[in-house]
Amino acid sequence: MYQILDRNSICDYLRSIPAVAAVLGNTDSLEVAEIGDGNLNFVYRISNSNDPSRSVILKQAVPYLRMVGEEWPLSRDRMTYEIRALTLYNQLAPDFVPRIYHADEAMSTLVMQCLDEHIILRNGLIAGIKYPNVGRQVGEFIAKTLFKTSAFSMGSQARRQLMDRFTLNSELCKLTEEFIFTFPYMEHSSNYSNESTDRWAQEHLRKNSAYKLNILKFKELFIAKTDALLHADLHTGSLMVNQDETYVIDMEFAYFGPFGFDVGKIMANFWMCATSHLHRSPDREMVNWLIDQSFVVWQVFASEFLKLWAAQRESAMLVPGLLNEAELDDYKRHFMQRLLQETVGFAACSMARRTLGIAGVADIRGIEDPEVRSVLEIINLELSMRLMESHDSVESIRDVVGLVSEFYGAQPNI
Ligand code: ADP
Ligand code: SR1
Ligand code: MG
Repeated sequence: MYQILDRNSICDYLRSIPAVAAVLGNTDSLEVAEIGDGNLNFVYRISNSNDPSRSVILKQAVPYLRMVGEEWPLSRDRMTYEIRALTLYNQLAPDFVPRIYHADEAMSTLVMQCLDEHIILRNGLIAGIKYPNVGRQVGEFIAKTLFKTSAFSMGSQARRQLMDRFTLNSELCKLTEEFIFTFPYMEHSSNYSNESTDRWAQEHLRKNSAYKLNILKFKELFIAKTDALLHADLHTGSLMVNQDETYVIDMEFAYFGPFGFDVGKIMANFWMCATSHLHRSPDREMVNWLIDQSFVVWQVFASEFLKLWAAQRESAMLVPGLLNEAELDDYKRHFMQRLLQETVGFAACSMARRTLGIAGVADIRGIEDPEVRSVLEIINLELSMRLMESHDSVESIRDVVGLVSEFYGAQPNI
């Protein structure tokens, strides 16, 4: 039966699970620390007091939105989807996700590997730390998880059965529909407010019909397109890293959606951090490194995706004998170009929602001076609009590199 765990009940709960007790060793004396900094759930680190290196993470969903409180009810079902996605990711891309020690849908809990030697990528990047492998590893993770759950890899029936296990992640999909694709582009009580930014957004963004109609086009893609199982909240706060490794956490938003959503979201988060380093750093080194990493994500994603595709002889989409080699090459070229265009559009949505909406990014919201913050926010909004304007004319990643590099090249240090 469901019960909200607290520091005391957590110890008894974990002691009763043999697989977890085995990781912790002697469970007589356990230390519990609440470490959650996320928007939705409670997260605890539990360690053996005599040997703190023996530790686990316990994540529990409560029946409300943590960042607001009990007055915003949200069903605990999200943990079921996180459990399902993490279980699948452990098969599809095991090098990039924490191991599961115990999953309990009734209690809405997940007990998993504690990534003690890693930090949240966003925090590292804000501090100006570079991670040499991160772009490559994120690109590989996205390629593996998206390709292997797509109709280019799976058979038709198996894929539909898998889709069925994620279709009803409806409350979190609704959060995305509203908070990424709707509220930021209109006046809404949930939006963040900073006077100068509000004024600018009102005048330039919310009156720009072409931009808003494009946002709606991407909302439609989010709602209607079922390319692959998405992480669906893949930002720099969902990655834990060190100088060697990258781990992906927090997949409770998982559902079948458009390929470009995961790719665009993570690229946008690198760019928003680049914007923050126009202020945080005295020179352009970090800005340029962040922009480079965003392109590495795409390049590795695209080449890994195509490599997996080349090795797949038959799938729901393609069977031998349907296309000759030239036709298949042509199909793939157009497919990748469209995917890039969708990636750019979703990146534009992501930048605007993190700037104007309820859930901002610490990269920018963590800057105290509201005037400095506003200059940076407007830069993000301008980039969002520039990306949206050109998303359907980009033909290759070189076009996107050109646009983004030129954009940041023209910005002053703040
Ligand atoms: P939420 O769903 O509420 O956003 P997250 O899954 O993002 O929660 O987790 C919140 C925080 O808990 C993360 O930012 C990270 O600091 C910590 N955390 C989550 N999972 C792990 C893990 N496996 N190892 C270490 N820390 C973790
Ligand atoms: C109320 S929206 C909260 C946000 O936090 C998560 O990280 C998702 O991005 C979601 O949109
Ligand atoms: Mg989360």
